[in-house]
Amino acid sequence: MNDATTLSFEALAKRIEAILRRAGLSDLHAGAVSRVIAVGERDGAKSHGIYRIEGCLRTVATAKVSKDAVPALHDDGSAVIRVAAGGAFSPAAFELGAPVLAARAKDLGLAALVIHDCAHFSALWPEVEALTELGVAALALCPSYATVAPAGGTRPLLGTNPLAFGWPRPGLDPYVFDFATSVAARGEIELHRRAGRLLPEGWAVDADGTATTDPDAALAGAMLPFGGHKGSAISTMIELLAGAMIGDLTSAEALDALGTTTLIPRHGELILAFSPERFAAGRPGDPFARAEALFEAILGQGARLPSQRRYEARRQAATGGIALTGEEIAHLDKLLERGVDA
Ligand code: NDP
Ligand code: PYC
Repeated sequence: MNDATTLSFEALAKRIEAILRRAGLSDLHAGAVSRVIAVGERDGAKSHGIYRIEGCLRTVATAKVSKDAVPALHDDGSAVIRVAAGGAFSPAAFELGAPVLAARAKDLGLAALVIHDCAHFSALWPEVEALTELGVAALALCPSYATVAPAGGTRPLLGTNPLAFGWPRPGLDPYVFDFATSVAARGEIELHRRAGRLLPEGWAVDADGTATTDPDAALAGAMLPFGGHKGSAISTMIELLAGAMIGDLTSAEALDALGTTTLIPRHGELILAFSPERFAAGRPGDPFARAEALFEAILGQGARLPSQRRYEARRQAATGGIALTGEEIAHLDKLLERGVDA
């Protein structure tokens, strides 16, 4: 069954939302989670698209995520805004805190949003992109669960710890990058396993610490950080800033608490927002014009900007719909009919 089908963004989001509601998620969370999964699929970010639904359902079924906690905003007027997610999925907490964060950054120049105690599985680019739409530059980071060995080590300790950055480009798609600080997102290993494909060299070691290209051995062993000691240090910084510093779990603690990598981990997230106008005030040059000169120089060498592939996928989806295979559509139908038992 390989017939490709195309769905509009709204139709896909609705299908996902129905699956999540059937699993018992409140309207708030079913809506916010389905949007983040649907934008992943729409933008060709498969490792955080519909493939993530099963993980959400498994986590709901084992009661490792709250189905209905209402995120609570704590704002004392300072540069640090907090949202207590209450053990529910992170997207609704982000949607609550983001406008407050952007407004405070414009006020003070710099502000931080801390999301406490959330179940986190999503890509971070939807968040930094949303903040650029509110006129601020943004940096988002969070731990995950221990699946990555530090450079020079062989056992899982760090998470795949994503780091994302967004810069607003008035009238244009923002400059956005978002990546795991491991060689690849863990979702990519799982997608290779499902497709029966070997991993590229240098992604992982097996349980004995020996280099492997076998996805099963990699899942049982450890992934490697990107860029050797440099990625390892950045990943460690994320554990410190978005784990230890904010009083939420590190990746090792999140895995200990969960006991498995098959469910979605609970930890915190840190999002920083900057007002380019406030930082540049009184200094020569318009920061946005200077940024454009830099982007043009990058493109002028034949390089591409990060997220261009995603934006192109998004444009294609807007005109031609989001393409799903026959198997994927059948799987969505089964998830709606049978939930996690599918
Ligand atoms: P990729 O390596 O696929 O992409 C990383 C970034 O680099 C993207 O912004 C991408 O843009 C850009 N890029 C890729 N190739 C080029 C190129 N040739 N020139 C310029 N830019 C390029 O990401 P990962 O696999 O590391 O991560 C995938 C996702 O997984 C992320 O969205 C991340 O947030 C998520 N994740 C989430 C975790 C969590 O705990 N919540 C944990 C780990 C990862 P483009 O997309 O346009 O190709
Ligand atoms: O793809 O590495 C990953 C990941 C972990 C948690 C959410 N995504």
